Order: sequence, then structure tokens, then C-alpha cells
Amino acid sequence: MRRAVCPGSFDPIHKGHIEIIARATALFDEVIVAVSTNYAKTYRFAESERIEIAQQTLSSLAGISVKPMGDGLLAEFCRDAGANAIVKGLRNVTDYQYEAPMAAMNRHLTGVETVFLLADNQYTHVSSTLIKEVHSLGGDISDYVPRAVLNRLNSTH
Ligand code: COD
Repeated sequence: MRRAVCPGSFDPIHKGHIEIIARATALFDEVIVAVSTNYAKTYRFAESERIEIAQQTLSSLAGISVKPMGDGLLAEFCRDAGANAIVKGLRNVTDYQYEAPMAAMNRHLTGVETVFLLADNQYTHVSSTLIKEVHSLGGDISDYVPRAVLNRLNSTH
């Protein structure tokens, strides 16, 4: 059984995330989408909402579960979940420079490997931060988020 974890804050989940998660399902038998919450940080959406939106949005994909990761170590979450791989998307060199030391550290901690998938060209400029900023200033972000996210952003604007 090949099991992988796709971790993130997903505040909110967007189509760049979804595209990577969908590709991960083609490579692994099971994919756990782990919704991280760093309790020192402020989020636009509560953990329960981020999980609910991810569940709704990913429900058509087979082999996926969505779980809270809390604020512990990702490497330990993977070990406890029986996953030997982390899947992440890379948008650019900055992502690589940020991610590479974490991948090495995670492998050191528990032996978990990180698999990087190159972001699809249409989403390399997309981040949750940019989505929230553009939406809050009245911009149209409908090409980049699922309907469930658009509805929530509109209702809490
Ligand atoms: N296209 C493709 N992939 C994308 C895009 C995009 N447009 N945007 C984001 N992604 C991918 C990236 O791989 C990213 O890692 C992932 O989606 C999640 O993105 P975010 O923004 O929701 O998540 P982050 O960056 O806030 O989450 C970071 C983690 C929670 C993964 C990280 O902080 C972590 O591992 N925390 C656990 C604590 C820990 O173990 N720390 C020690 C690390 S060695």
C-alpha cells in the first residue's frame, strides 16, 4: 500500500492545491490531505472549515481522506499515519529553496521522503494569500478557487 500525505494550511484550498492532490492520487493508493494549524498564526478560516471545504471539494477523487494535522511535526504525522511519502507542489525556485531543507529534515526525522510535483503552468502564480487579498479588494478569483471557497469568501467578505 503506497500512502502519501499532502500537507498544507489550505486557508483556503485553491485549484493549484487541488491539481497537485489529484496528481498525487495517480501515484499513490491513498492520499491523506493533512490540514495544518499553527496555533501561533491567525487564519481566515477555522480548522474545521478548512477541513470541511477540502472534503467537499475533493469528494469526487477516489482514495483521499482529509485529516487535521494540528501543530505537531509533519514527519511524525506521516509516521503515525503509515505514510512514507509527502507530496508537495513546486511553483518556482523560491518554493524549492524553502522546501528543500524541510524535505531533508523530514527525512532525517523519520525517513519520510518528499516527492515534488511541478505546479501546472496555469497555477504557478496562485497562493492562498494572493487569493484572499485579491478577493478582499473586489477582484475576480473564480478561475482559481472551487465554488465552495468562493461562496465562503463571499459570505464572510
Ligand atoms: N500550485 C501547486 N502547488 C501549490 C500551489 C500552487 N499554486 N500553492 C501551494 N502549493 C503546494 C505547496 O506544495 C505547499 O507546500 C502546499 O501546496 C500547501 O500550501 P499552503 O500554502 O496551504 O501550506 P503552507 O505552506 O502554509 O503549509 C506548510 C506546512 C504545513 C506543510 C509546513 O509548515 C509544515 O510542514 N508544518 C508542520 C510543522 C513541521 O513539521 N515543521 C518542521 C518542518 S521540517
